[in-house]
Amino acid sequence: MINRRNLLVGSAVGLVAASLPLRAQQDHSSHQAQTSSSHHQHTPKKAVKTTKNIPAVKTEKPAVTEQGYLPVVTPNGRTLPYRLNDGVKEFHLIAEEIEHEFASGTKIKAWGYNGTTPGPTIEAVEGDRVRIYVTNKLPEHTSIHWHGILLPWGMDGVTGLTQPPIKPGETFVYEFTLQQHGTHMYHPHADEMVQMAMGMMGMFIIHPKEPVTPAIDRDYAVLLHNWAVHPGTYRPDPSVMTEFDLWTMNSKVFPAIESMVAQTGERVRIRIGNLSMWNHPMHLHGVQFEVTGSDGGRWPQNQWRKEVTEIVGVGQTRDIEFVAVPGDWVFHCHMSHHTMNAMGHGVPNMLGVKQPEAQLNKVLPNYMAMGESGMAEHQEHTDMGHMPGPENTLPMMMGEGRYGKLEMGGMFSMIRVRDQLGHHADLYEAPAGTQARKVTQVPSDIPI
Ligand SMILES: [Cu+2]
Repeated sequence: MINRRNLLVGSAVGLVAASLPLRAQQDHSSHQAQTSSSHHQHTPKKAVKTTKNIPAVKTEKPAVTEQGYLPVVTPNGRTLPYRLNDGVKEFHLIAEEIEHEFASGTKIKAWGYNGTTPGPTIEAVEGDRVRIYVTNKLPEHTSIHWHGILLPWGMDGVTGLTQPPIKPGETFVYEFTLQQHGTHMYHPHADEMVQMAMGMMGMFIIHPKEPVTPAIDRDYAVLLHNWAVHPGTYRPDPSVMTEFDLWTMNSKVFPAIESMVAQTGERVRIRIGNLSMWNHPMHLHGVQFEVTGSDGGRWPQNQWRKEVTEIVGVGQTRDIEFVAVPGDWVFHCHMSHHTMNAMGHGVPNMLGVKQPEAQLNKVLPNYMAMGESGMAEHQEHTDMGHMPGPENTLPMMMGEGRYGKLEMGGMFSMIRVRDQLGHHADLYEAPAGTQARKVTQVPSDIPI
């Protein structure tokens, strides 16, 4: 398999040919991609303005609905609208091929629902009756399984077992009454390996009938996924079992993942679902959050746990809650390979290996030394400060803050908290005297 690192490092073990297209890319097309990706083109209207291509979701809270619940906000996504028909909430999902952008500069052909991956978030209330039409515009059959939702067996969406496949061009209807509340998901149960690898999935949030205490001020929904989009290609490779290239929140990579916002003191909930093929230890800076719920609904308070990292296993959901404190606090998977783009495995380790580029270039004219003192050095190789790759391939590390490059990608986002929302136009600035700083001398009597 071609990935960025074995493409690059392969040249170190004599695959000169492999390094040729790399330099060509660096000089021409990918240089263009670099330039365009330095401007985020899809910042939503009225978003918190940021200077360095890190978009934030809107600061306005959605209004509490007539049914008395605070709607969730799906960063980079939306909630699916419905119509009320004789007391039944009617939804329509359309399974189809879409063009999807992970971040500016990388577009692929994916499969999703209603134009996006993940599909729009479905929201309803415990006790609601829902009727969900599913139209298949894919080139192969599909079905939808309502993951974690209690329903009649025949509505479970397992192709071949509980229903015939929904053939291309057909529409099926699912109908059931919601008997529970919690953070749930939906995904195909037909040719799952391909259809989920292509991006078909969504969140299904069921709000409790009665408002919860303590009340939630901001409710976010984030669906984790992984993709095998080999550098230079345009379609996910569904046969990959372990060597994924891209790690996403709501099918976006940092810095294109919209930050979540809150005002100091607000109670924030993040509902995390995982339909990827790896478990993800999701880590939040700045607070000890409480793990308060899952597919099983909001847990009784005596079951809550204080954590700073919570593993969200494959097929699981977890709700975390915390009271917001000011800052731009990062929220990311703690598997460090999951906060990079176009990662590969089985890569020779060049850390600490002297690679005199001038001398090596006499025998390997296109060899680019890398990895000798870590990967961060490669931010110096390009204008944008990140390692280029083949066309349609994101740099391994991206994003820039007030003090420089973040050297991140993949499953990495931020919770951006301010005392007064709407009165800031940039990344957070530490109040005087509260920031790490450079010194020229260390007192000599500190024991070491
Ligand atoms: Cu992870």
